[in-house]
Amino acid sequence: MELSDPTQLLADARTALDAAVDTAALADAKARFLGRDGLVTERLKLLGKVPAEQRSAVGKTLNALKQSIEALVASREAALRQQQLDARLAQEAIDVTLPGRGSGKGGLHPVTLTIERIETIFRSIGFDVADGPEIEEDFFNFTALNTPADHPARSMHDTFYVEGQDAEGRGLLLRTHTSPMQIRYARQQTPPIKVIAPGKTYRVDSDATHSPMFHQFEGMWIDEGISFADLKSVYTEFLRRFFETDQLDVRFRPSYFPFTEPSAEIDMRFAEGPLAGRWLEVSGSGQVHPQVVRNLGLDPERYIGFAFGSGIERLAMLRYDVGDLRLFYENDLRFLQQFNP
Ligand code: 2U9
Repeated sequence: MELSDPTQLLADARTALDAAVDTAALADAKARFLGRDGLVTERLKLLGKVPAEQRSAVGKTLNALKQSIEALVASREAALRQQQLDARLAQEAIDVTLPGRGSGKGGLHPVTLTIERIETIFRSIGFDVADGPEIEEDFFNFTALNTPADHPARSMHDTFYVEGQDAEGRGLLLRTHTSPMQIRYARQQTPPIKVIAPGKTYRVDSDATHSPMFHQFEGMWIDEGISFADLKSVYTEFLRRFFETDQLDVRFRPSYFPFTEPSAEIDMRFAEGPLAGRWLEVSGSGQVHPQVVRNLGLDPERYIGFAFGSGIERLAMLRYDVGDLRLFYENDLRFLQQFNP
């Protein structure tokens, strides 16, 4: 066997292994030298034919050659693995110097902001704030408020009735105003009763200025000798604080509600600004009806007072100059973000 070429063979192996660009190519190159029919293996198989006196030396040379090639394979393998790792690291690199995305700040809905504003003003003039269920009993929503069985507000066309009934077998509905809250509140208190009840209310109504769900706040002050003059001063003070101007007038127009007698619409007029000079209807109001005072658990001969009810979206539209009620419910961030700069 010609064995004059171990140096050449090693050089060939080095060239072949270095040329392998991936592990599959490396396995092929390795097989060409060390595989079952590989160039080194073939020579090892022929060792028996080598003259006895040379056999040991040839064997040593071949084994050394085999070990050298195995070492080359191992180092090439390590080099390829490192290359792969480097490539992956480069591909998946994260630039830790980039600014973070941050989490959205969020903010309060304009109706919520308006409710908070209303609550702050009324608390500062001595009113408590009441809260309660949106699914109400027929009694608290209508009967206690002196609203007769044949009143149109009680019809299926105007009110959302829900399945089920209360403990006494009376019907349930989505409250059409927050008045039931004031009944519940007053029955647990003793005069003076001075409370506002803001929240969601529901009516079968939907167009540019009416939504089936809207917010209102009602207020009530009952004690001995509370008059329309108190109503006028409280509501005027509220409007001036709410719109942040003393340059506005308030007037009452006769009206009718089953739960107040006499009743009045409250109009306001700005003396300056874009809406100046126009009377704007902002609230209903009146002296709480003696029958309703009785339903509150109080003696109408002794206690008297006023109540009012105002649409919150309406006040928010005036304050923020919003032209369409529906904007409040579309969840368009471009609209909503303006209230949380
Ligand atoms: C009790 C007694 C009386 C609340 C009142 C109105 C007049 C009124 C509407 C205005 C616009 C509701 O949002 S709106 O549609 N409300 O006109 N509300 S007096 O009177 C009460 C409430 C509770 C115990």
